[in-house]
Amino acid sequence: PLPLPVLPEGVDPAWLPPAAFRAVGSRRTLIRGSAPLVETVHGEVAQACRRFGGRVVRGVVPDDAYDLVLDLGTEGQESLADEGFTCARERGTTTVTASGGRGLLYGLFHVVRLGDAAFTGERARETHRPALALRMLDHWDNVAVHPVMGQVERGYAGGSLFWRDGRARGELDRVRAYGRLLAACGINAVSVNNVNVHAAEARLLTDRIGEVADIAGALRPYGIRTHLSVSFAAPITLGGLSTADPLDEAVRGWWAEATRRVYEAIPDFGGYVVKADSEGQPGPFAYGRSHAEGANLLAAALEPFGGTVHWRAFVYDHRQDWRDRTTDRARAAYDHFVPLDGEFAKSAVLQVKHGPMDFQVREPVSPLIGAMPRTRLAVELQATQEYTGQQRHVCWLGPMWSEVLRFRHEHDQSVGELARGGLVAVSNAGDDPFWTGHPLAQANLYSFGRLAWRPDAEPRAVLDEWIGLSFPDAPPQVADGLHAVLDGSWRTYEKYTAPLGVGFMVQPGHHYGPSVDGYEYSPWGTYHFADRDGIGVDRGVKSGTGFAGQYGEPWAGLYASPDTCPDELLLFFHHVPYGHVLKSGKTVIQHIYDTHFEGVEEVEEARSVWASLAGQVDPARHARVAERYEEQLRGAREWRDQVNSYFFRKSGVPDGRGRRIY
Ligand code: BDP
Repeated sequence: PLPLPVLPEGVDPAWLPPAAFRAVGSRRTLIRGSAPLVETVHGEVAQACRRFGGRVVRGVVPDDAYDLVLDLGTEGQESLADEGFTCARERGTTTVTASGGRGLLYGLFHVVRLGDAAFTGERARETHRPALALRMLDHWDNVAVHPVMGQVERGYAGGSLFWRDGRARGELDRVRAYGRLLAACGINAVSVNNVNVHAAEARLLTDRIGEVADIAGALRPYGIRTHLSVSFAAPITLGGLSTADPLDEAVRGWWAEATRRVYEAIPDFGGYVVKADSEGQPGPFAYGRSHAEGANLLAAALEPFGGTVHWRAFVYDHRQDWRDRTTDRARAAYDHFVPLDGEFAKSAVLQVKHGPMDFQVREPVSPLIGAMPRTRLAVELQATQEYTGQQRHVCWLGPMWSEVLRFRHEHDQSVGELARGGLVAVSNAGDDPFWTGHPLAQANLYSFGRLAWRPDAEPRAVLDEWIGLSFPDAPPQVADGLHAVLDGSWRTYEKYTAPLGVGFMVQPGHHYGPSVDGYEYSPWGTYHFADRDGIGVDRGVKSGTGFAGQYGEPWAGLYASPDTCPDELLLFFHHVPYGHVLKSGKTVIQHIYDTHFEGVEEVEEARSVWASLAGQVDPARHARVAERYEEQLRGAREWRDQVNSYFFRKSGVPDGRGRRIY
């Protein structure tokens, strides 16, 4: 058997603290079947039994004397595939059956989530299987410290779990513990390096693949496949060729050979992630080739081994002239990729950010997701809170992601159904003792995994699971308190930052804290166009950039007019006067004032709810959250004061409620 999972000292076990295993560990368990992951399951149960006094045996014939049977069956289970499982309870025995090792592991974690309820009364047979086959985290981890971005680009949880100062850290116990955490919420793939591929990480593909293989080996026992970000220019930078043209025979041969070697080192390697022609990364445009031709080059190299290329659709002009009001970054992905629908090879997945801009607190759902029926799409979310408080602010993204996944494009297909190539999130984890910097940001990682498993799950129910697992011994006030501070935290963050879907207004570069005009006269394509009369981006079809016309119905029609556009997206789609009356009955300017005051009040309230939980959650975790609330409150006040003052000075309209605005 493999060694038992050991958590490095001082690492918070997040949603799998030992007590979460009490129900399983105090009972008699039979495990049947053999496969590498069955050893993992056995290790988990054995460790729990040592702590809680139960026992576990391996066997062939089930026996009524067992409380729990974990059965890797071989017959009649085709429909469960590798990842599904069933769970039932009859005559005092709870039985989990699966036909693949991953399914058995997910079944065990299901029983852990149920706790004592898994062992009481009868349970009718339930079948569980993931809606999406690929549930992936992308790490934006640099191998070497980058002078501007540091070790982890947009990382707010300490250093990388995988790399330090140019090398693999080699702390494989910790990597394994991470894999365990991810498996417990259903994640099955991890990409281990930044999509912006610098010189050091480029070589992971070739002579340094052994470092990746070690990581893959530590993640494998938890059913997680390893992927790698690669540079489109690798044939030049690593192979010494004079071109990276996707139609060049030598280039195709180079990728085929490089990929063969990758699979020699990592037989279950997942595939490549590519950011091409995006924010300075090399790509097929340099050779006059399309992005389908670029993606298909890598797909062809991976296909013989069952790998996939995740080709990112985040392609736009980041050197735009801000004076030009006709160029619209929101249009870019659709304009580039929709004409290529049907041209991508079957081992290629087009990975699309959920919104048309860039992970703002509020964006419409990307129209591209509904417009490529003949392409396998993956939808990309951002768990790392680049634009949502950088893990110093509480911002539980479950409700936002759930809205995105349930959004129905034309032909009545939800985003969750359209994401046939999987759901991906940029990871928010690092070597921080709480894994995610802000301990409550763990809820985002957990919610992501569970929503990838079931995109139509109720986010509040997912949060209940996370609370139950993470705080197993806490009194009921703790669960109530956690709901009170987390449930509405996304909307609270939205209230005190950029209003009504207009986005950005952040400090350039690091993107933390307000700077209303920070990007207004910059080349990045992220503008709000506020002047003395009004604010917002006209993306209408007649007078504006035409972006609203990229949607099918009913959305194109709804978004096209300020009268029908939902309030929360008004300024994303329209430039309106400050006196424009929202559906809520308030003017835009009064809405800005009110929400900014409310946002700060809500943070004050959440801070005191958290303070009231002192003594009921463990002191280190309590202190870390309390300390971050001080910063969140400072930050929320700063946002309120800058945004309100800015719009007061621009518009000259005083607050209808007579509050002081500077
Ligand atoms: C932006 C980030 C940048 C990433 C980029 C991407 O600011 O650091 O490299 O997204 O997704 O949001 O490639």
